[in-house]
Amino acid sequence: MPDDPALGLAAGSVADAALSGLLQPRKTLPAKLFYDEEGCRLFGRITELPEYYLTRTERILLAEIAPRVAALMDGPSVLVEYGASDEAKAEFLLREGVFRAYVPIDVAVPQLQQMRARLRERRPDLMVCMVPADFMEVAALPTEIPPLPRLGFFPGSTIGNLDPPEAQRFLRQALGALGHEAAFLIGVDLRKDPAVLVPAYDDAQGVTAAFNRNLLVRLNREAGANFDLTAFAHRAEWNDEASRIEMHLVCLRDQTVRVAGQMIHFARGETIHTESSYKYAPERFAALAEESGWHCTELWNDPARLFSLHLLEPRRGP
Ligand code: AVI
Repeated sequence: MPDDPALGLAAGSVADAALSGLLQPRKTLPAKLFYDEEGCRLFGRITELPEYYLTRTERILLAEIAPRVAALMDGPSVLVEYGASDEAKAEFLLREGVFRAYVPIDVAVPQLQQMRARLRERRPDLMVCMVPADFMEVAALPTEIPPLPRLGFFPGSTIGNLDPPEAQRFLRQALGALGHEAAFLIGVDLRKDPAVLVPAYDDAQGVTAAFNRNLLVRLNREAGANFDLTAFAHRAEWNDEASRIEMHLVCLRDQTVRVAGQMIHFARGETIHTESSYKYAPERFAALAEESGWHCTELWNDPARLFSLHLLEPRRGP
């Protein structure tokens, strides 16, 4: 089987990643498996759904605050974007003219190359230094990046897809990579009424359901699995204690499924937990950042308090 250049995962790793989750007493699949070609296409559609307020609210906020963020950088700087499959959100910052270099970090190599080509055309003076890597694994940045202050940028509330200890590990590692003169702008979805949250992850057109089920399509293709797609239903539920939306695939009948040569039993009603999307009250996210070596200096949200952008700086003192 071919490797998946979009994910940076060899075909065997897809099977390994799937099996290690499906052999747990409470079955899970890693959310990073969502993003094959079809998964990326479906995620693009999700961002345009009426129920999925996150992307459009963040864009409106970014347009508003970009001049202020650029002014705070106080001179020529470098923009480092974590999980940058395109430059659409970075553009709000790049157009302010203070960034001499842009460092997009993403596993999707073809997307990075296309982005660099577009930016060469549109912004010939901008140095684009792509980092083809999983953003969780970047402990240091390339040495050719100019020695200027850095703004880390992690939009989209992707940080919400990490369990809090993983989010802390990410924030600490980013501090090491960005350095003690950096700032970090992070998009964080806010905790809110489940009546708003649940439809954002279970839309009327069924796009999110297709996105969730596409995991099984992928395992059938790349991990030698034989899932019957009609035997699993999409479910999105709010876990109030953990403050997260959980996506599950619910097994509709007792069955045994082959995955990478192993037979796995699924009981009727049992679920595969496929994604968590944590929602943070502003003070909770600020505390998580503090525990990870950062200090929140600015917080912006939209008037309806759907979404927030946090600006962090390295924490000084004890
Ligand atoms: C990528 N991430 C921030 C999305 C989210 O909202 O957690 C992924 C997603 N899952 C279902 N819909 C969107």
